[in-house]
Amino acid sequence: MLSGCPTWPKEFADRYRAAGCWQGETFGEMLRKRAAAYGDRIAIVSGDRRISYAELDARADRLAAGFQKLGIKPMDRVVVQLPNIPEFFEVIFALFRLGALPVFALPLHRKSEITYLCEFTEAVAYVIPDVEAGFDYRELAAHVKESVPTLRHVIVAGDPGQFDALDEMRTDSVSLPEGPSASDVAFLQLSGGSTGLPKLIPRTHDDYIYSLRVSAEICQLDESSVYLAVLPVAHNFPLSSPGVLGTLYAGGRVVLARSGSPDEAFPLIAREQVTITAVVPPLALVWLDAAASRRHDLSSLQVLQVGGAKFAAEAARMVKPTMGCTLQQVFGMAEGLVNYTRLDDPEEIIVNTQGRPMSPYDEIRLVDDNDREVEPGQVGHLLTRGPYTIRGYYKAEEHNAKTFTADGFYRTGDLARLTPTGHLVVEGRAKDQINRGGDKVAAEEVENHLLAHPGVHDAAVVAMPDDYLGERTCAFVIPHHPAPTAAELKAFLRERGLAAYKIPDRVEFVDSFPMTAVGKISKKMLRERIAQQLQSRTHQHKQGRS
Ligand code: OOB
Repeated sequence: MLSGCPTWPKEFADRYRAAGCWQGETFGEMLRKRAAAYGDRIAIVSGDRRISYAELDARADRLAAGFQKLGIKPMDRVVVQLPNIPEFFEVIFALFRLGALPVFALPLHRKSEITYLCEFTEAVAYVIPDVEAGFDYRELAAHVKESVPTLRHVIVAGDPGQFDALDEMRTDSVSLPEGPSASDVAFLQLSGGSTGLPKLIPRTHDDYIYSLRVSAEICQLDESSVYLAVLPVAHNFPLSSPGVLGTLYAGGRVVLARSGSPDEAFPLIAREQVTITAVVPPLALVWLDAAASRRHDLSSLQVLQVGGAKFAAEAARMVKPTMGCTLQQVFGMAEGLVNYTRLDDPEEIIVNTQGRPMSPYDEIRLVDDNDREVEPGQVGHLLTRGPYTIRGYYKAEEHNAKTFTADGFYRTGDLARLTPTGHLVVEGRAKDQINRGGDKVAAEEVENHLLAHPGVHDAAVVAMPDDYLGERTCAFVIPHHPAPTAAELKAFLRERGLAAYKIPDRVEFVDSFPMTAVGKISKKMLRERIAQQLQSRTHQHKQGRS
């Protein structure tokens, strides 16, 4: 077992096993079984490439052998930053077979995030594409490799440049080690986070495969299902809710898209007869517009999942009439708990709630600031515990003591209420995070980067309302003199290698911050200030036009 990973107490592990949640199967075994059952059936479609279950299984074996030859051992960490390409699956299943651990990075992560991930996990290898969406990942890797001594290999899907080519790595020549056990950690997933440094989430084969099985059941996936992946597959939502892995679990077909643009996604839906796909709310709005104004055959689509951030009821109501399919709201988190509206829920529940926990073994608590349960129907802090919700982050003892209760409940940082039907409605957030249309931005992380600028005395990053993304980021800055400009600060953060979605959308210079009674910066008042400012500006605009 990987050290630094809190796990379930024996009593709970026994319970989840006895209940049949954890069935003792690893990802390596899961793929082997599917290959035996489905052989020549297509598992993955990417452009003109079609990869069968048998082929994926064989390729994962050969790559695992290649990784082993390279010196990658069980429990070694490997940062995987791949877009939606077939190699993603080959690489992760090869690592699963070896018992080495993928550490999932998102395609938009840059030097700051990747260096941290490699350093913190003491990664031995980093897997990248060559050039994707106009960005050369080999240049990023060159920087990262220079500063992380544990990193021995950079492996490139495509033209390797100065590094190792994934394509030349497959080999038949070695026998593989025995493989991990199902209760071992299978991979590390990144938390959306609210702290200065991102936290890592250890998920086991047992717990993750359980979440795939239940998700696939709730979404009624089977061999005839076709899942279109438009969101980056390393994210927990398209990975497992039920996502690409849930689809492979069910023996269905995964179709990979490089972007969520309707120009790419809609023709793919028609060509591949896609039955289910998942988007974040801003993308859902784009799709609703495109579907209303363009002629595309979307008739194969049965379910459109929307999640990652709150989907407004007015937009939710438009999905069925405009797209001709059932909306499913998904409220989940990489730490575990996932809530779904069920496909046969009444329309009012589908439109107005974020669903209910997927498992009967999920435990939910809604509490006040003093951890006392709120009255039924009232808004409270959402706490949860269950067979696929972690008991602690990787190597984060101090943080874990605050983020988990003594009896193992995870403090999600979300504010929610329960309807009389048992459905959750997300009402806000207590954590210091901005949810930028599904992309999570930890305020403290951005503040720390801002504070590194010599012209910044203090910084406070908050959410501001936005019609399209739901929220954007606003950085309030107390400058030193001479004060930097907003453009200079943004350029500074980009140069530090911060992912673009974390660069503040707006910078407001102020002389001081409003304080709470206990002398902390009042982010609530800052949020209200910027919201009001934006509102009066829109108001003036409207008056100006009339
Ligand atoms: C998903 O996972 P993460 O880890 O990127 O973010 C989790 C957080 C939640 O704690 C919540 O604050 C927010 O994202 N969130 C939603 C939401 N879905 C996620 N807030 C309101 N409404 C929703 N429907 O985002 C994620 C993981 C698995 C499945 C779906 C989403």
